[in-house]
Amino acid sequence: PQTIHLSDYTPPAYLVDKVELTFRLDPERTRVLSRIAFRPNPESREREFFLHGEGLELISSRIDGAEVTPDLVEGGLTCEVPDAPFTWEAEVEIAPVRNTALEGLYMSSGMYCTQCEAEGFRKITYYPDRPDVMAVFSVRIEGDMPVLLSNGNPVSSGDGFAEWHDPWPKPAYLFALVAGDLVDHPGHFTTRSGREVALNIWVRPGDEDKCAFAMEALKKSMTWDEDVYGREYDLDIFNIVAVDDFNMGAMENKGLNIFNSSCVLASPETSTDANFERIEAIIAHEYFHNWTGNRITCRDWFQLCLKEGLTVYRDSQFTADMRSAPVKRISDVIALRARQFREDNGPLAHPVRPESFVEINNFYTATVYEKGAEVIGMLKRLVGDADYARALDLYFERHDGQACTIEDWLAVFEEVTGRDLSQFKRWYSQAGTPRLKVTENFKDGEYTLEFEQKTPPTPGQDQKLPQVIPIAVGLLGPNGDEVVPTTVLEMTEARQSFSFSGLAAEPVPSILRDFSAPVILERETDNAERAFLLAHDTDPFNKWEAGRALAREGLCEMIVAGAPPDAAYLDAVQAMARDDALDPAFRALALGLPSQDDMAQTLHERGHTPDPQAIWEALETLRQARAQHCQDLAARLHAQYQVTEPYRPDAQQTGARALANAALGLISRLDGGAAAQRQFDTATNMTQQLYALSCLLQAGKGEDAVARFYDQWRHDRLVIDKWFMMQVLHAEPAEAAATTERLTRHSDFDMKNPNRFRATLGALAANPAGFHHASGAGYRLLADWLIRLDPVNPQTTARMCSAFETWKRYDDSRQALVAAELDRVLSTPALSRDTTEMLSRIRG
Ligand code: B3K
Ligand code: ZN
Repeated sequence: PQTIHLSDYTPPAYLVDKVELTFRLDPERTRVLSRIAFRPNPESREREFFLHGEGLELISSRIDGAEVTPDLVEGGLTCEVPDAPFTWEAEVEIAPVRNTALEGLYMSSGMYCTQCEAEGFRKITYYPDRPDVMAVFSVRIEGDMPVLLSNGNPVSSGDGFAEWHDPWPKPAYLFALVAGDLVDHPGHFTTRSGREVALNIWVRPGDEDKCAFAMEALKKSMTWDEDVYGREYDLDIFNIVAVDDFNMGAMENKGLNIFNSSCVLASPETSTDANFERIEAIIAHEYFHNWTGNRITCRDWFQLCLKEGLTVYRDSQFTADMRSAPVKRISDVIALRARQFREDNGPLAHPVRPESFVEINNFYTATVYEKGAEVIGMLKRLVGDADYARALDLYFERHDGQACTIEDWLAVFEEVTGRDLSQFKRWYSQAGTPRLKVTENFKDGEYTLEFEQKTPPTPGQDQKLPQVIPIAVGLLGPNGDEVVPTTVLEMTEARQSFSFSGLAAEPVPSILRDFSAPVILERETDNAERAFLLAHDTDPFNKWEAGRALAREGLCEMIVAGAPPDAAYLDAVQAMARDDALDPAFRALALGLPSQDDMAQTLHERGHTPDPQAIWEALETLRQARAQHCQDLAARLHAQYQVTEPYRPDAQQTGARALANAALGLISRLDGGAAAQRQFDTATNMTQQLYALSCLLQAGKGEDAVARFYDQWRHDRLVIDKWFMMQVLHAEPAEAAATTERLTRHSDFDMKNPNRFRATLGALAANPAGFHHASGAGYRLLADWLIRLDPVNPQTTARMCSAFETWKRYDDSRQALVAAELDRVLSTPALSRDTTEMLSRIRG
């Protein structure tokens, strides 16, 4: 397969002014007629006319009305064209019902829908399918379905047809079409400047009572983007459609967002608090793309973080504003470490702006998204809120309607602030997580922090240069009072010192407050100091971090040296959990433990070979010890934080339920599952029911609940996904592969549905002790399924490959088992480009 390089970018040879599309829908034989106004691009000297196209049957084509015979070549066609503006017309045939890859035009539960990002439009018709070709689209849909939707504003409709016009020029990846028997949950929004916008959430009949929450989230997002970024909506209608079969979460098509139904449908009975929060965030994320992504898009796919990093950053600001900022920050960092640090420290490491790819769909990664957002957070911290706002205003004003680069983005900041951001730009080009080592010195009232930064080599990048690291620091006095409030140190050298003078006594530093940079902080400290920070730090992130570090160190000692559970940790966590003055959501987070994968990462980082079984056992032992240590407290918290008011998925109730559930987790370790069984039997919402089910499964008492849960929810696909997932996630290490295998034989297992596949095989990868079981059964089972799914749905297969990305951390015997499975999958005939790229990178 061919590798594409950023350095090879050239502007398009032809530009498009106008596109008219007609769809004659049919499951087996959909006809797509296109009429496209091309003109030579004055910025390009290239005169070859090439259109992308994949899996299309070309019926006829014309230039300026005269029949032509193009050359069909690999990935598209070429044709002789006039040296002046001309009109291209083509008719192609496609078969949506046979499209199981879920890219291009496909069918899901009887409805037609599309997914074009990144390069799916070429599966619909011949077109210059690249984001720097922006055009105005008009679409006519013919089909005997009650609802026919496309981008933009409705123009006309009648029996069996509808016409749409999108006045905003857009790249083809933002094209969308939906047709089906759908019902509408309507809403309305008036923009700040008085535009009346019709809002609709379209779902399958029966799901209409699960749209209210998403609709409210949409309105809040629209208001927030006006208030915080000054961005208004720009069409008369905004449609959202829920689709059951979808490769990812959702898609920001202009005026017609398409969502995985799991990211839009919600009710208290069927969705957990975490589901509600995620739905709110994704609705916001896709809506925010209207400006950061759609009005201003990417010049090429290497610039993906331009829209994704920024939009993730914006949606995290939104969630912080709607809910609790500290809780959002802590949750984001947990996810960043779990997914992005893992990626950055393994064979799939790549820069936030990659320099080459084989299949772009493989680069919708935690690095592009989450590290991309962290980079923007750092930039904002460095330039300050006021200059950040000014730079964004300039960005929107200058680049509206354009396809841009990271250079364009940084230039507005340079212009507004007068700063030189060339060193900062290394965050976009250097892969890997910087290690930040700190040493301290106190003398005559002067306190000095000396930092050293080092980024380990990553694939293709041996040498790293120093990056700009904003380090937010505060200092605490011996009695716990804050003697120096948060200041941001700007580190630019490989080694750099910062001093604070006039201190009466040696302070305790609180470093990297609010996790001000995506780095790994290395500092010699002890448990007494960690407990001190957990008790006194005014920065919520570092307060949580201190507790997390105590847990992590204790676990390391247990695993490496066979130590018993650490008393300092048990006392500290109890004191914190008991403190009713603290936010319950924060306390629930602080009661969380590092994941098995976190521990494997930490041990590996420190030169040990992680043993997944030993990690699992240490976590079990610690949980048991904690349950005993906090026995009375747990009973008190479980009772005290029961919510008696009607269900609301807001921050306050969510926090209370999270703490009550954490308490139930402790109780269940000691009472044989009795309390969990009671909660399961009487639960009035999914948050309680599902957590009780997980406690029962962990106590080995889940059999009856599993059966009843299935009977209760067999009609609800999204809830049954949870049913599959819970059983795999909580299977004992030696049973996990067999449990997963048994579930793949269940009549409700359907590998063609990405949600179901992820709920089953993805859950196996999320059960590390099970997946990495010494027998190799987990590796074998996943490899079997990768081979089966690849010809059906390469994108979802390729994503799942990252289950193997940590394989080099483990012992020789596990490595040999994994290598054999990777080679077995890689040698499968006709393996997709997506999966081949992922596995070759992982294999190394
Ligand atoms: N932009 C889409 C992701 C498209 C993924 C293509 N494989 C959703 C989002 O980030 O909002
Ligand atoms: Zn996005």
